Amino acid sequence: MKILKAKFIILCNDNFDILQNHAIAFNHKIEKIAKFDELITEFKEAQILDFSDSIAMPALINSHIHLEYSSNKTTFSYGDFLLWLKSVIANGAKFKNSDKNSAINQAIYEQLRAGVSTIGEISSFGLSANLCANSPIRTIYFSEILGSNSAILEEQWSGFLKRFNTANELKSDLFIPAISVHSPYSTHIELAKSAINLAKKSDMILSTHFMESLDEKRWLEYGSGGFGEFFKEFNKNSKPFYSPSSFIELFSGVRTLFIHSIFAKNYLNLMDKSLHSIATCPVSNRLLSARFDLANALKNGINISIATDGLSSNISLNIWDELRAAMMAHSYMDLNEFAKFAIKSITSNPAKALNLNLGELKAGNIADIAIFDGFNISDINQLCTQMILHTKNAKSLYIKGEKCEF
Ligand code: MCF
Ligand code: FE
Repeated sequence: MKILKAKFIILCNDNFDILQNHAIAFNHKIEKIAKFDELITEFKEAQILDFSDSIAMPALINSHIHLEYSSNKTTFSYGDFLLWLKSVIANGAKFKNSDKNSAINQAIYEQLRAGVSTIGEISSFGLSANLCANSPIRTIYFSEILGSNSAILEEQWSGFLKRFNTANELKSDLFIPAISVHSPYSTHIELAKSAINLAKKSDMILSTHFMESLDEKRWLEYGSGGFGEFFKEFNKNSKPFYSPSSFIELFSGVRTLFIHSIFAKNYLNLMDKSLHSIATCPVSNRLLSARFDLANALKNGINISIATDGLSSNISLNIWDELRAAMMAHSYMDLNEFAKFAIKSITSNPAKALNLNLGELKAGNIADIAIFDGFNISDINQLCTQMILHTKNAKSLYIKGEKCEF
């Protein structure tokens, strides 16, 4: 048993309570949260972790990242989604074949250093599986399926299955296989249906990039716009595989993270509030498309997480950098209310989205705890705001109750 004393404990519960001068008793799970004196009387043999100047909170969750794109810096074009996509396709072979291991590893340790215990990794090539599984981080490992060319569906499916099966062999309580249907514009309906059935059968979570650009909206709604031009180059008669509604419908009854959803405003009512959530990536959205209407999505009762996306569309994989960017981008929201939401968006919200007993400090939950530098504040309502403004890395991180070295 360990007892961790902290100046502030941000529980990330529904009331968003912040305890002062309390302590947490934990093994692999959280045993009890109370005053230190009470815990030490109850657990006499416990190891004492004295962080009485610091902030303790649930370890963070970065629910959407592409580790395999970690060595990208300046190769992709920004400013328009299709421009970006074309630059990814043009550089695609490079990404698959060259040695990505050290960049992927660095990115994993950058997550841990920032206090992130859990990531939602979208794996396009299967390159990150062993690196994630052999690291201390908890990974929801989304093997990606895509392909719109009906002539090579079987080839696409068998390539996916190979990666998917390899990921399944690595399954553990810190490596949780899942499936990503890349997007409605890139994934043939037969592939999407097979992948969704497989997720249902295997009791796995799904993820999909949805309504990321205005061109995607125009393509799905009218079969026209930039994607119309783009696909015409390959096939004069190409049509979208789905309408926005029929695409969402495919995911009914399955836990799904819809990524971005910038242009999904008219379809939010079709999402299942208990199973469907949105992950928004503010920097990626700025570089490739437009700003997500966060206030409207929150008003509609959708569970929202903030995530970094990959270095394919970001300058930093540090989740605190992302929250600072989000704070500036969503300047129409009250600053301190935004800060509280932002902390939930990297703890309790993604934990609910991913169905994990994490993201909130309470007895019975897995003991994933992050410790950050404390500071003096005159008003407790300022704590989250100041944390977002000043935090870069964690002081210490416990995953399943074990200290993580980073
Ligand atoms: O989330 C961003 C932008 N939207 C879509 N895809 C990606 C992002 N970052 C990396 N990707 C990957 C995606 O997983 O880029 C490829 C896919 O493998 C685009 S489709 C050739
Ligand atoms: Fe993404």
